Amino acid sequence: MSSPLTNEQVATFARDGFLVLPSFYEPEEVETIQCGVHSIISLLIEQHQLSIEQPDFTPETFDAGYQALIAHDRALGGVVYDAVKQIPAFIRLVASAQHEAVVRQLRNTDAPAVAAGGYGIRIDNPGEEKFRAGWHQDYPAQFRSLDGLVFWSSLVPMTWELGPVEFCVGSHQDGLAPVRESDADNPDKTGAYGLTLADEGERVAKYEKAAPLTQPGDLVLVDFLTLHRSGENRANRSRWSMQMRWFNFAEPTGKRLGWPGSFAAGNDLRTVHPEIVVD
Ligand SMILES: O=C(O)CCC(=O)C(=O)O
Repeated sequence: MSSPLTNEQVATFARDGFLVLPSFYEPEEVETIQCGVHSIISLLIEQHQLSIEQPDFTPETFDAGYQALIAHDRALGGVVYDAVKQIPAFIRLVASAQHEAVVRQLRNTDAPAVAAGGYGIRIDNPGEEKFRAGWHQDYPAQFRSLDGLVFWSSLVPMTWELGPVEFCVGSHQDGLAPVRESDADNPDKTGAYGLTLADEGERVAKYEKAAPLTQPGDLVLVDFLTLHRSGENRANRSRWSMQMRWFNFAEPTGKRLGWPGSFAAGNDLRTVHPEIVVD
């Protein structure tokens, strides 16, 4: 476990700012989380006495009933979203020894850290724009340390229709990008969702794009400075994916600031990093 990645994988991550690791997780690790989602949906169907058919759990249909649940009341989707990040098997995965070993190796650190509040399970519903992440780097929305890492993994087989995450290949090498705090085209997007790159058009145009179609159990490792965005879900089911963030206590900027969290911790980008905010 001391060096889980090959030299070639380390070099690819350093060059591209993201790395796909097929079958990184054991099937049981993923299935236990999917099973937890299934049981939360089932509890809500029962609690609200809804006539929604929910088949027994299988990994392929773990979210059956969810589309009908949010069609009945979209607010129940928010209840599911807040609940699923508290599934014990998910928390075990977030803080797993295998993640720690990757952080130690990639960041060459003896001081790895889990980003409090920096983990969750996204549920990107078909046709919804409000929570879709536009082009961004994770650092301004998370802080903790400049060299943080996202462990991103889909709970459903990714397809073009589901809108895979898109990456600007190698963009982390150009450092922190200036941002505006609101999105003029999408005023209902707030907090981290409202952050937009000040020079989005020109900046993003410079890079080759990649949008890996991964399977449950695959891992996509993402540098906190890599530009990426959510795809648009045009399918007829939700896109479920896990985001688990780690950082490095030993990185100088994070250490100087005291490893603060960003929006989720109630901190203001303008207070912590005024130099990257553009009016
Ligand atoms: O899964 C997605 O759509 C985007 C996730 C993302 O932007 C992130 O993890 O920072």
